[in-house]
Amino acid sequence: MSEEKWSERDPPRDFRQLLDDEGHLLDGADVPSLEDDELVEFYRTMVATRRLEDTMLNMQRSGEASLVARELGEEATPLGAAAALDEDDWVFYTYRQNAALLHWDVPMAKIILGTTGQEPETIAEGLDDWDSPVNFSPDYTPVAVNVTNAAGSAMTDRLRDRDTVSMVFIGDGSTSEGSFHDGMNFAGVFDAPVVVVVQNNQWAISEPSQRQTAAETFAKKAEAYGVPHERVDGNDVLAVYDAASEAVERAREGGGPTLVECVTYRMGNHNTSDNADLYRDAGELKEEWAERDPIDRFSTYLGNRNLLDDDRREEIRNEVDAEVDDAVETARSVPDTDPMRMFDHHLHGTSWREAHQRTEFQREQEGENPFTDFTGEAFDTEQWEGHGPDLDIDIAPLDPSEDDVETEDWNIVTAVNHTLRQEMSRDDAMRILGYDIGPIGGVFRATEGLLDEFGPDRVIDTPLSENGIVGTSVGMAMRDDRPVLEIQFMGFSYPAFGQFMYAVAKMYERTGGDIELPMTIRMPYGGGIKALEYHQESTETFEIHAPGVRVLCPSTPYQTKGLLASSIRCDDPVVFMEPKRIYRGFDEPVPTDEYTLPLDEARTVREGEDVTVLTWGAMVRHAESAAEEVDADVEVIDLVSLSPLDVETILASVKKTGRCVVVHEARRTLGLGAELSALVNEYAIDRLKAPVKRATGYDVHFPDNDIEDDYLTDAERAKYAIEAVMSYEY
Ligand SMILES: Cc1ncc(C[n+]2csc(CCOP(=O)(O)OP(=O)(O)O)c2C)c(N)n1
Repeated sequence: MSEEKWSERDPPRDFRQLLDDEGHLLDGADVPSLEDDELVEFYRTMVATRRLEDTMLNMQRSGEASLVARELGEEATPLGAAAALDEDDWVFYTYRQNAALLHWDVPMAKIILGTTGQEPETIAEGLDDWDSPVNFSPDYTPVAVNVTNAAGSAMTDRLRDRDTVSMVFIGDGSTSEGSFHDGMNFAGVFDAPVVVVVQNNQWAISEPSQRQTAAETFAKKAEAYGVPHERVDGNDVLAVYDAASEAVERAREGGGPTLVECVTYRMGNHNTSDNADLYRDAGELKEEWAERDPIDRFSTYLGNRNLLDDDRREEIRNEVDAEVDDAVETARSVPDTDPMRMFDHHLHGTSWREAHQRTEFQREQEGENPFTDFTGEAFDTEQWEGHGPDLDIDIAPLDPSEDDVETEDWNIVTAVNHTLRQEMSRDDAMRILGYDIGPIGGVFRATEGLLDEFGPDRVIDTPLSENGIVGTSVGMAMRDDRPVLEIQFMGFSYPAFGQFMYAVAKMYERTGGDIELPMTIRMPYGGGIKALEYHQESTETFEIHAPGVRVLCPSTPYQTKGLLASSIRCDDPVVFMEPKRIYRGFDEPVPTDEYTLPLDEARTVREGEDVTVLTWGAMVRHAESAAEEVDADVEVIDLVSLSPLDVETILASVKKTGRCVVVHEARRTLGLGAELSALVNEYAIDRLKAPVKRATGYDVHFPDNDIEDDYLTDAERAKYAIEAVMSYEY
């Protein structure tokens, strides 16, 4: 531990300070130019924050609120920093910045409702219309994710020549997270106009600052990213405002990012489920820090300037009391969330899965058994059609066999490349991000030529960080861009899993449908190319398990073009799996004009009466070969959309043939085959003439090159599975 470098008791005080510990202006201090009424308003906002949070604490104690985190003693930091922003700027915040929200006119009732547990749309409907001059992200719970998103938001501003600034708040503990590093790194490399405010309250739940870093200060971390930094007395609202204003101005004028560390102290528990007495002996420290209380200090300063006297203080207290009481009443008037709303705002359009689960849930709510559908057709699922926003893209396929459709022979990589070019020309909001995608056009050359054609602002070679690529793209997508990302190999998507689950999959639902993330994550997947470890993974199970994301996988060049165009145009996040094993496996005629294909329809590759093979991607051709070789009439279904599934097509086929084989490349346990098998068992068991069989990878790590071919699912394994179910007798 690095106690000797950094101590909670007395963090280095070589920081910017305008007021002394009691609130008197320091000699020679330059007071920022704020009107008198603005100064009094600062005081009022801090008083209001404290009063509001006390009330929420009481509501929590009486069971009305679930969890409350307060900024007791830290109010000057979020307030002073956010007050430095201007209209249209963006704030990416967490759970300890209520003063920033109040400063920018977020209704108190909305803040209270953040603790009582209603979902965002219910809250929005329950409150009178309100507007803030600045834009607030959702309040992030997973820590540090917002830093990368804010960096992306700022990158977009810079690339679009907008003079908007993004400000992000993060706690001291959270600066240990990878997303902080990625956000800082990208912000530095791309000169992003973002101000990162480290609200250093010296504790991260039970762990003190010195457990987070061996650096002398948190501000110093910025040096590694080439980002200017400054430490400031976080309990001195004028100093915070002053430092933040400089940082904001630098960002706005093209000077790039700044990290501002605001040194303060968490006077209370981490939140209402914490008991700080268990881990810190804070009595003495609290007294010391209480003497530097930001409200008292500022009150003294305003008193010295004759802007505040006891009468005015009392008046403000009374006004704030009334305001908080009103807000509590308003919050209480907002109804509980309609439980059916848990299904809202995951994907555009209504999938079979969503409609069916809604119906199950509806039955459960009405006291009816939800599990009585044994066919997949027993429930009235049509009632949910058009329930939420549509998947608003024009689906206009072109048939390459038609005489008047001009085609060229392309393989899958060529199809990706042409589609990216086509969509970039079509939509200025689209940007491509990834590693090695610039001058060399990606390790598979899928982006070849695009940098020359569209320039470095639209084809962006990034630092080597999947989490950074995904996290900044989220911020870009929040700000009107339509990013298309390349993750070099699907096996290297693991570092991005945090951003994927916390932001990509969640943003639309988390904001009650307010913020869409139109982003497409291209991932070459699968084995068969004799590569090193982790270059052969098929990780779709993880992505499919995330609600709020589409997972698509083409198997031909024709499909690749139509599906990729649809994915890019759609407003849902899409994981676009590219079967790299057959990237250059074969050519076929692909229409050169624009066309789109449906995102939610499986493709019947081959019709048959005896057995259904469910498969996708690089396995489709193996399934077709197997179908040729067996003595049975095989129907091969290419799933195309792995999430959500085209359940109607799957069930219709299995009910027709009475047999089902799943062929996939990924490991078996909890591979998509498990879900498909469950689906068939749940809704078609009485049509089955044999158990479902899964020809898949084994439950081992992808083996080394020399035995890779033995491991991989191929036509032979698929053939065995088909023969097994064909010869099965009950
Ligand atoms: C990624 C992630 N890991 C763990 C948590 C649980 N958690 C919530 S707050 C917190 C401590 C954060 O401390 P700090 O960044 O110093 O901010 P503070 O709460 O002190 O303002 C932790 C561990 C979380 N929300 N997100």
